[in-house]
Amino acid sequence: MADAVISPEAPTSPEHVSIFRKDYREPDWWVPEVRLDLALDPAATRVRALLKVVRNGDHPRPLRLAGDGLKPLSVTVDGEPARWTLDGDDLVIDMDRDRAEIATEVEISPEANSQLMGLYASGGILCTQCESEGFRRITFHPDRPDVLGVYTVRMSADKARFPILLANGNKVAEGDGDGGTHWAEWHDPFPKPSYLFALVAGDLAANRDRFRTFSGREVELAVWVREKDLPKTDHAMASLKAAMQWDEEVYGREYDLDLFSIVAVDDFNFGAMENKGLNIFNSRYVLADQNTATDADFDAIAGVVAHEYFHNWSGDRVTCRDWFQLSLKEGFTVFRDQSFSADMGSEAVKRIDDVRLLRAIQFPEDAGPLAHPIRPESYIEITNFYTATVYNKGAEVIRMMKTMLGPDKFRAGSDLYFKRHDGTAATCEDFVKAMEDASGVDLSQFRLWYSQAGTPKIGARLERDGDAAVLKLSQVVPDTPGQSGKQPMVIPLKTALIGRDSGAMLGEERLVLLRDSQAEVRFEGISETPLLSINRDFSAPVVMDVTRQAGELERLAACDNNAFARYEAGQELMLRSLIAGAKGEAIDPWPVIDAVRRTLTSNELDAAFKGEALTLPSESLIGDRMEVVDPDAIHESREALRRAIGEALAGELAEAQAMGAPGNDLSPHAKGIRKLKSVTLALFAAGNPARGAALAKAQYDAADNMTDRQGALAVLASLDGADREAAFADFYQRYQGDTLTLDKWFMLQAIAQRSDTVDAVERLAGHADFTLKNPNRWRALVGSFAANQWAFHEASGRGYRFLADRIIEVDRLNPQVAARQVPPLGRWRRLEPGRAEMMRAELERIVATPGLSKDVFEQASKSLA
Ligand code: B3K
Ligand code: ZN
Repeated sequence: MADAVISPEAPTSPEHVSIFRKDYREPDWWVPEVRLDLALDPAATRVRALLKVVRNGDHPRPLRLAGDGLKPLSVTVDGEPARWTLDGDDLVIDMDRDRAEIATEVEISPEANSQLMGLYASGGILCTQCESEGFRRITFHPDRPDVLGVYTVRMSADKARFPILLANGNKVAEGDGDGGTHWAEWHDPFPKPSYLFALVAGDLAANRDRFRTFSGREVELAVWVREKDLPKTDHAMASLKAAMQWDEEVYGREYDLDLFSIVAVDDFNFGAMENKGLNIFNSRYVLADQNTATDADFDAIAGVVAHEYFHNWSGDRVTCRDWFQLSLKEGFTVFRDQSFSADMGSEAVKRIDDVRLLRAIQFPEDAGPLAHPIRPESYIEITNFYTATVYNKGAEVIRMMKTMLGPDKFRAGSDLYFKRHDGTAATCEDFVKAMEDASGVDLSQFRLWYSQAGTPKIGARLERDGDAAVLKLSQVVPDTPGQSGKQPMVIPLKTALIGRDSGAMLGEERLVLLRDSQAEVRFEGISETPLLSINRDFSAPVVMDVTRQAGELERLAACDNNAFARYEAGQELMLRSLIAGAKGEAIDPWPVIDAVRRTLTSNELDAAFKGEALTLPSESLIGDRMEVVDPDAIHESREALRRAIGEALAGELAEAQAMGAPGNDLSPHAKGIRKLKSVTLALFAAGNPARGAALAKAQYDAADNMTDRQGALAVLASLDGADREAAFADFYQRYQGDTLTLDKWFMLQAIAQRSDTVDAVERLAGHADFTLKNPNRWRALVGSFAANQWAFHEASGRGYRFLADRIIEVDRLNPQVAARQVPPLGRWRRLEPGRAEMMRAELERIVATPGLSKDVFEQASKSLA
């Protein structure tokens, strides 16, 4: 019989060690079967685990099981007390055999779990979040994605408080226990990594439906929420069914269990989680009705429901070998959800939205101290790498492969990938290889997109040569932390020439593959002065620097037949004017005003596109295009242009604002009209604030839907006067008891373009409805404020201090959430020296904070390096 070894206490200070991709090694032990038995209780939950373990190869190493804050109450090997020790948080068990059953028992407290990782309580519901490394907060396990096992889960709980008990897979047994308890046993036949484990217990009601798969299997669907929220679940259910259908038709993927459930909880660190057969969602991506959710909220719900559902194949059936491969499942799945949303609505508008997000978040990330390739080389805390680079640039990389291969070969590649790797943990390389093998296209150089960080900068100039046109291209991939002297990448540029006079395409669209630092491409038989339409559909995630002729952008904004390129031309026209204004140059606003008028009054463009095209580039986007960011000058330049447009086009804007669509009409057409209504309201108010406020208040009062109401309140938020105060007071009264909608009240005040916004957010941080414990509320106030360039960079530095104080405060409760707000401070090098110094000082204060989490430590210290 082995002796138990008394364990030392787990270390209390974080160890900030880096983990490297190059160090990957197969696990020493496999765990093909896991049986869990949980006696659920919010204060103290007993977790008994039985792991079947099998030695991987011939080695003498002990069995090392990861834990996080766990104390073993008992550990046995094949029923006998084990020889074990704790190494930090890890349980290390001496093993004298090659296969065994390991039983452990621990006690955890869900209600004390403020990190919202592992098993935690949210509004009386017990739920789990295990990706990336939360399973080790529930029980000891290798907890790495390449260790796949079949799970059987038995749980018991008080029947009155927790009448519904859910876990992955199918329910195989249930019954009543002693003392008012009941129990259920669930079995998931698909081997899965521990990060996909899930369990939910609570007083929940279901919106139920069914779906018949293409092979004729009936799947039961359920969206679980609190009873009072049931009326807000129809959109999520409809989105789920649409996503299931779409994945069958477009990717040939069929659902594989008899049951698929979605559960909504209010406290959640991010959007949602793709646990096998039991997706757990942040309630903001489930609950919607016309009175409380905007059209953008409805679209986000459809996108996230689809994203998590698509993970069933791209993530669950084929998972990641290690966390460096995260983009394998996330980049591909984002691409899949983007394509789904495009197919459900307008492809052009979806592309515009996706590119706006990429430019707003990923481009700055790629240009800053936290830049990393979509497949990172190292991390301290993997949670910090759930980034726009891994997700959104990752999706762009998949999209480029599809563009280069064409749809049929791309589909053949994805079929091969799923077939080859089903039931395994794969790598990004496996994905590219499958694409290559199925298509015959050599992707050797393309692989640089996985290893090189930084946004390539592409120069383009079109020259005439007799009746030919010559496109001269260049590329530079900028240095990023730890990476310099990069190799040229493959840049797929959809390109067309447009006749300046006719406005028609001169020949076909071509896919130009730029592979070198410099290249020339000839277009023959050009009889008319050509205009350059390049990177159409944003075919490559790059910064274009195009040498333009006078009047070229105006013309392209009016006649380019690629909707995205047309939008781009208009935005570029605005940007050039805004940058010049911010530099203090005298600008002539009329080219922009004329372009806006043409767009607004066009009979061929739809309202949704107009709404996008009339939205001026954001202040941070203007800043990204300048050598040094001067937030005041940028703000003034943008406001001046908005004012000029508002004054010159008051009549046309008021006419578009007067349009409307019934709140219960969620068609793309109705959504477009509502979008344009609020965009034109904002421009009108810029030209005439007094009349604008009255019009906004009227829109607010008359609204039969949240899109119009929020759009009006967003305009009022930046104005002065009684209408503003009245509308905010009314909004608070109406929605005080509705958590998700009250988030909007915080958010709208935090994004207000006002000189006193920093005072407002300081006040709101002390408001009775503000809490650091709810990630949505935190993001609504603190996250929105940090993204409000003008207010956050208020010259006194109070905005920086506010953010740093909140980060330090929330880090004690929830490091993941805290770390995500460090990047706005990390952009200090881009600011003028006075602000840069104050930002740097706040980062130093954060790093010097005793007991800092490794999450925040990594982000803040890398931002200073
Ligand atoms: N896979 C999860 C994200 C988990 C984040 C962990 N820090 C949701 C998603 O991307 O679908
Ligand atoms: Zn995902």
